[in-house]
Amino acid sequence: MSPSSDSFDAQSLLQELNSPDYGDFRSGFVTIIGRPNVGKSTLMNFLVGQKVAITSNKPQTTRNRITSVYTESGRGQIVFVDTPGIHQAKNKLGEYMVRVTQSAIRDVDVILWLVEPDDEPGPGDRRIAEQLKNVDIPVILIINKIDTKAKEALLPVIDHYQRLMDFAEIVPISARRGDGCEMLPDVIFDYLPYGPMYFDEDMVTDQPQRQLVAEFIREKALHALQQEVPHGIAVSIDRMKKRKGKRLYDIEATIICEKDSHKGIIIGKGGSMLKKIGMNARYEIEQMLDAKANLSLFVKVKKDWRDSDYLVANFGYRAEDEM
Ligand SMILES: Nc1nc2c(ncn2[C@@H]2O[C@H](COP(=O)(O)OP(=O)(O)OP(=O)(O)O)[C@@H](O)[C@H]2O)c(=O)[nH]1
Ligand SMILES: [Mg+2]
Repeated sequence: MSPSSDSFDAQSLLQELNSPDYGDFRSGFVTIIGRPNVGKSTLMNFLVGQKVAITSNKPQTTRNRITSVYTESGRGQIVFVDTPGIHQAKNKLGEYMVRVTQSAIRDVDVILWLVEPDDEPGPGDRRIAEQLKNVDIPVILIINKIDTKAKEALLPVIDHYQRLMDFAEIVPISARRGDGCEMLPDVIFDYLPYGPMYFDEDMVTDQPQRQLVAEFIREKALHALQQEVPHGIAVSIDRMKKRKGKRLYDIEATIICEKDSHKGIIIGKGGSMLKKIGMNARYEIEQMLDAKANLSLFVKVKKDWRDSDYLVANFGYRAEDEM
């Protein structure tokens, strides 16, 4: 063999090692961003077919980056990253949430930008567009909640957004009803590279059970409480243990709030509010664990915890999520 063909072989071997053959399988990371309350978590839950992120009609429900996995055999795998809504932060927790989202739009393959079908993009949406103009990643604009609008009213919405920036695609959907959502994975796959299966086929989320339990409790508190109370709560799981030989978990959790007056509201008259939150949470926890749950809830005040770096980190909002 001549020296030149030798070096050719080495080169092709190197090339093969650097770009393994994935066949037609595509995979990648897709971040879902948008203003608070536009339906990001609702959409992610719908796409992966399971409740992995809590939702509510109160803005700033999601506080962490939440990863979930959509796998279609032989076709590809999409790793979705749900993020906290982009807003003007008013405390340390808010600053943390905005940093989480900003870091989640780096190093991804596709960005899904969710908006409401408002006639005109608001100042919040314009700011997001400004940020997105500086990233070299395909952005798919998703106009959500189309069930609240007449079909004809969508064209001007699309027109307004198209003037803001260039989109890879524009897709109107209703995440709550699932309208238009079935074809979304296919639209996304077109923008993903050929790649490996990053996670096991049956994996849906990377969140530990304890975190899901805490989030389900926080969701039920968000649903039951009004005004500023729900925004100031965090949930910690103090104990979670399966009883030997039984499909039963003993769970002790604390709802942390910011003021004494809030504590009273969360407990309610004769403990009625806490009981309601506990009952609603228990139902969903039992579905998730596929076991019975013996849930004890406590309430504690940590004054202005959302303004303390230490307490924000202490309640699970940690620096890893900002990486
Ligand atoms: N009518 C209608 N409501 C929707 C739709 N999608 C979501 N919602 C509602 O919008 C509210 C907010 O939904 P979330 O999924 O929590 O919104 P989010 O963007 O994750 O909000 P943050 O986590 O606070 O940023 C909830 O009350 C949802 O039920 C939709 O397609 N149509
Ligand atoms: Mg959310």
